[in-house]
Amino acid sequence: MAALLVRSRSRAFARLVTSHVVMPVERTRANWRECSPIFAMQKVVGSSPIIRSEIPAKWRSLGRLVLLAVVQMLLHVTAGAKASAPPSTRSVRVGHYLFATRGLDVQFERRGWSSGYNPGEVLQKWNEFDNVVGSTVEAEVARQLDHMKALGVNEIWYPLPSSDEGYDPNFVPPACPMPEVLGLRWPQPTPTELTSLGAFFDLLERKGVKVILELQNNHMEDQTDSARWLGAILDVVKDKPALDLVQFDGNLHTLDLNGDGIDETCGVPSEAPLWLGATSRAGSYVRFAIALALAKGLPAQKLSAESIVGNYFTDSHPVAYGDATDGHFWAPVESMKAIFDSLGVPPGQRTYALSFYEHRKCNPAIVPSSYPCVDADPQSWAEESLRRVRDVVVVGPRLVATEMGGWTPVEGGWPTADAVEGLVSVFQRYHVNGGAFWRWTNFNNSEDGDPSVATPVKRRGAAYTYNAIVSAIRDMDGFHLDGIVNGSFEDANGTGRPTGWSVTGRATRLKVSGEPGARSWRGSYVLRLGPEETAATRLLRVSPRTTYTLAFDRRGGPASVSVRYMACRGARLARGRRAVVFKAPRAPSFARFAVTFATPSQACLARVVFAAKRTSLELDYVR
Ligand SMILES: [Ca+2]
Ligand SMILES: [Ca+2]
Repeated sequence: MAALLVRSRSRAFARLVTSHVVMPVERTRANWRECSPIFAMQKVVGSSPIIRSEIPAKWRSLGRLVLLAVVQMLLHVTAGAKASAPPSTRSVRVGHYLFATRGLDVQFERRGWSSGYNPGEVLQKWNEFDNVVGSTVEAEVARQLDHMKALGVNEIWYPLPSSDEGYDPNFVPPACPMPEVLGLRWPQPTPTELTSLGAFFDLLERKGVKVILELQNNHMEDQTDSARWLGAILDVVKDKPALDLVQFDGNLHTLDLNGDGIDETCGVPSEAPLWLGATSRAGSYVRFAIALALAKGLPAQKLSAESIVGNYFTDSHPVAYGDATDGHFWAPVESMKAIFDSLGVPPGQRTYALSFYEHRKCNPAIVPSSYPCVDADPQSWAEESLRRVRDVVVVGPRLVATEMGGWTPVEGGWPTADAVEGLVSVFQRYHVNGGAFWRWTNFNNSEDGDPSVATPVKRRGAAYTYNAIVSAIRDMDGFHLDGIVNGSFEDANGTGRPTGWSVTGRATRLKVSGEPGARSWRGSYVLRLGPEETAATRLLRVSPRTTYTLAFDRRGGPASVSVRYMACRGARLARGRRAVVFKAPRAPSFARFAVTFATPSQACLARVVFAAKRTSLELDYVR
C-alpha cells in the first residue's frame, strides 16, 4: 500500500508540475518548456537532463525563449590515462583506467515494482524490510552497488532535494511543497533521515564506491534556513571517506516568469541556475553554501555546483531577465569561476562539476528559433563546448562530468551510446577526469518502452539485464590492457597492413571516413578481415588474477575474440587455462562491444586475436 502511494504521488506531482509550468508560456511547438514538466518530475527523482528555463513575457515576444538546457562537461586531470588511475595498493597491476571518476547517476531501483525507489525514500526506509525486494532497503542498495562495481563503477551521483512532510499535490506558490519521498525534510532533516544518510555513506565506503552528493535546495533565497538544512547534512557527511563532492544545486523557491513582479511559478530544483551569473540570488547561494562548508572544515576540492555545458544560447550572453548579473546570461562555468575567485579558492583546489549531455548545437529545446544559430552535430558541438570550458577554467582545476550522456528526448541519429563514446573521446583529449553516466535505471517501467528517453544501463525488473549501452559503460569504466598499438588502425606499413598487428590472408585496412554515420572518434580507417582471417595484437604484458575489459567496434561478423595467455617464462599455461574466447554477434552497422575477463594465476603475457568466421568482419577502435 505504501508503495502504491509512492507511485501515485510521483505521477500526480509530475502532472501538476506539467500543467503549471506549461500554461504561462503557451508554446506551440516542442521546446524546453514542454519538456520541462518531464524534467521537473524526472529530475527531481534523478532523471532528466533537461534543464528548465525561465523567461518573462516581455522576452517571449523577442525570442520566445529560452533557456536552458543541457549538458555539461567536465574536468581535467592528467593527460595520461595511466596517470589518471586512482592511487591504490593494487596500482602495480599492469593496465589502466581511462578515467579516475567512473560513475553512474543513480536512483536505486525497487526491483520487481513498477517504479521507485525515490531518493529520499531510500533513506527514510533504510532499515525497513521491503517485501517487494525480499530484504531491507539497505540490503537491496548493497546488491545493486555490487552489480555496478562489476561494470567498473567506482562512484555514484546521488540527488537529494529539500522536501516537505507528506504529500501535497498543490505544487504552487507560495508553498511549492516537495513530496517527502523525494529528499530530506526542509529545513531540518529528520533524525531517521540523518542517521540513514550516515549509514548510506558507510555502506558506500565498505563497497569502495565514492559519492557525488547533489543537494537540490529549492529555497536558495533563504540563507538562514539553508544554513540549518545544509549544516545538518554536512555535519553527517563531511568526515565520511565515501564523500567525493557536494554539489550545491537547486533553485529559488518561487519564480516570476512573466515579469509582472509576482512569483507565479515554483522553482524546480536541479543544476544551480548559474546561467544567471555569480551575483544573482542563485549564484549568491552557491557562494554562501561553499563558504558554509569551508567553515565546517570541508576541503574546497569537495565543494561545487553543477555547470551546464553546451547551451549555446545562455553561453552567448544574451540580455537576461530578473536578477541576472550585469543584465545578461552567462555560461555557468563562468559564474562558477567567479564564485571560486571571490572565495579565494586556488585553481588547484577547484572542482568544476559539469552537466554534459550531447546534443546538436541549435537544439530547439535550448536555442530559441529566433536566435541566430548555425547548427553543428552533437560531437562537433561537444568538442567546441569543452574547448570553451577550457578557455574559462584554464589549467589546474579538476573537471568532472557529474552528469553525462545523451539528450532526452533522444535526437534522431544520435543514440545514447554514441553520446557516451563521443564524450569519452573528448574527455580524454581535454583532460576531463571522467564522469557519471545518466543513468543506472529508469524510474518507471513505462520509460523502458519509450525510445525518446535516453537509454539507461539496466532494464527495469528483478533481473540484472542490461541494455546494449552497457558495452560503452564497461569500456568507459573498465580496467584496460596496456600495450595495444594502433587500435584504431589509422597507421599502416608500406604494404598497407596495420602497424602493431599480425594479420592473415588479405586482411587490410579499409577507409570508411565519409560514410554515412561515420564517427569522428573512430578516425578514417578500419581493419577488414575476410572469412576465416585473423588479426592478432603483439604480446601484451598482463597481471595475474586481474579483471580486464576489452572493447572494440565491429561491423559484420559474427566475430570470435580470444585472449591467449602465457606464463612469465614463456611457457604456455596449463591446457584449459591458456585462452578465453568470446563471440560478438553480427552487427549490421558499427557497434561497440565490450567483454571482461580475469587472467589466470600464472598469466604474465597475453595476445588478443580477432577472427572472422564465414562472413567478413570489420574492426575498429580496439582498446
Ligand atoms: Ca509573475
Ligand atoms: Ca579507425
